[in-house]
Amino acid sequence: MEFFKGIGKISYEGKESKNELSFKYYNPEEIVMGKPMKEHLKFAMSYWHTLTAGGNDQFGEGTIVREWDCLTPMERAKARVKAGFEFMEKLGIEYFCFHDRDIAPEAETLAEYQKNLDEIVDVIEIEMKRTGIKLLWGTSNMFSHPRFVHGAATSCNADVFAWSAAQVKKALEITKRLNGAGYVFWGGREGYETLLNTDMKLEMDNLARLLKMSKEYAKEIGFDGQFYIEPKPKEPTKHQYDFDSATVIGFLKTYGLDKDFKLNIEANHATLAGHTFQHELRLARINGMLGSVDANMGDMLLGWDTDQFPTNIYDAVLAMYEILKDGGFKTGGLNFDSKVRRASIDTDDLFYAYIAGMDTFAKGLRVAAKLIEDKVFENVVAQRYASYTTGIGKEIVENKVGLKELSDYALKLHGIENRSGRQERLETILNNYIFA
Ligand code: XLS
Ligand code: CA
Ligand code: CA
Repeated sequence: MEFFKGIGKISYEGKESKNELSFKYYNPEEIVMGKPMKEHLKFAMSYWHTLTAGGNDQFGEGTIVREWDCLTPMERAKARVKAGFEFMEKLGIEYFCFHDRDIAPEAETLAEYQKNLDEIVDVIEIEMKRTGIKLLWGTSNMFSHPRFVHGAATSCNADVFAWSAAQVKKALEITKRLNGAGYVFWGGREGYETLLNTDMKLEMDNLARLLKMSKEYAKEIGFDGQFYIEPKPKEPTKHQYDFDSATVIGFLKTYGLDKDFKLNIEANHATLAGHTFQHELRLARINGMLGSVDANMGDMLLGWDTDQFPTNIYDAVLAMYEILKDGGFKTGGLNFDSKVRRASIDTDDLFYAYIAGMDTFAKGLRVAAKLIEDKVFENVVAQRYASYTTGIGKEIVENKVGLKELSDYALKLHGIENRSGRQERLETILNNYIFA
């Protein structure tokens, strides 16, 4: 059965094309910096926002009805698999990501739920073989069900900790079975609402415990996919422990887990934390922890996680700049953790949304590659810090001097001369590369 009738394979037609259902910048096989675009970008479909989202928000129920929605829960789950693979094939997307709960319906008991999962994983496996589409990462949803009211690994209730462990165990097994390149931990409810009832130390220790157990279990079953933590500062909890890149890196180092994890950076979470997307990526990169990306964007005027499709070219350029500077994705990719708006109720809105996101990142890649090839920022930065390559600066970075030597040096200085930071000039150059 065809779910997206009337829409064929979306292909590259170039920027002059008037066909809205075509790519203007994403030309999968075109070589950029020695690699086909599709290998740089590694686009992934998010199962949840694409196949299960109904447009509901805190003020109202769902607005979006899909072809598969009237079926029984298990039939619907199977229809979603088929629809998802048809969608990815039509867009030429080669990866997907899912939560355990996205793919199979919850049940009364854990055993029954796991049986449901196995049945759906069988269908997914067949579709993966048929299409060659791969699993970028799997994850476990430990935030939607009421049992997680106090958190999962950080719950005050040890039974919930045990349930969460069981859920991660099964999700790891499925991810391994589907040959997933990675596994994400997003601590949906791992945080607190008030410190008045919270043992913060125990909660953070327990969060680290679950991560350690997961790593050990992955080793035991021979799953060698990359583990990621996805930072987010707030929502649904008032304070999430995995606040931002800096916090997560510090947390991993405190618990001796920094060699086992990388970061999955989401654009909208960066802005919620009061950072730019580029800032979060840069911090992960310079710490050798840039793993994967959840591509989306927030709304400048709204203070919550709107998960919109990314159409901001500035962010896309600067994100691709960081990714290219990191040598490109290894295990990770660009997962569209983005959903169509509540009022975008037509099925083809999904296509327009993905095309917009894919083209924005494709153009971002093209511009970032050119900036790097021309060493635009590299030359400026090298010049700006040149004082550390000779004389006293060189001695500082080689750790050859202390306060005494530096004081002796400074006492002999006759005034200090600084140079312009040239921000506006650089912003103009960046604009010109984008406009070109
Ligand atoms: C929610 C998160 C979530 C993770 C995976 O804000 O972005 O979707 O990516 O659990
Ligand atoms: Ca995300
Ligand atoms: Ca989000």
